[in-house]
Amino acid sequence: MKILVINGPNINLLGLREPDIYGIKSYASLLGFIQDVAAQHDVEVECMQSNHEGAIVDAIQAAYGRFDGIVINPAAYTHTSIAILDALKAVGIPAVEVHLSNIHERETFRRISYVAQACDKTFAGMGFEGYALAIRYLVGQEE
Ligand code: CA2
Repeated sequence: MKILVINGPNINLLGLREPDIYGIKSYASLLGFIQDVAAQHDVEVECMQSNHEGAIVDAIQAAYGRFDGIVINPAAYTHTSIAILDALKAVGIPAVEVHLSNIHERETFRRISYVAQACDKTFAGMGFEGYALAIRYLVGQEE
């Protein structure tokens, strides 16, 4: 099984600011965590991060026929991007949405997720563990 993990804008800054919201660990440590989880489940995982909406749309389109699942934290684009929603719908690859923080307990503008409409499941407010739960969810769907 092959899973594409997509992280959106500013996730590469993890650990540098707002540790009370996003934790103290770096983006590099998130990548290590994800690869450890993937190895435990004998899954191949590719990770990408972009600050650009179009690059995320391109990555989703390119995943068609290459990946069996997508784990996506679209970051701020969660709350704005119909383009990412449409791309996820278009490829039809099983997708799970992840947020490090609990978007439902923050500012009201974070409560709306467009991408959720194209995702089978959302894990929010669980930090890195949300990515593990998302990978396990996709593995469970395939079995
Ligand atoms: O909780 C999440 O994972 C979010 O997707 C993170 C986004 C935010 O816009 C979403 O509402 C919820 C922001 C990611 C910004 O990450 C930073 C990391 C370090 C320093 C500053 C920002």
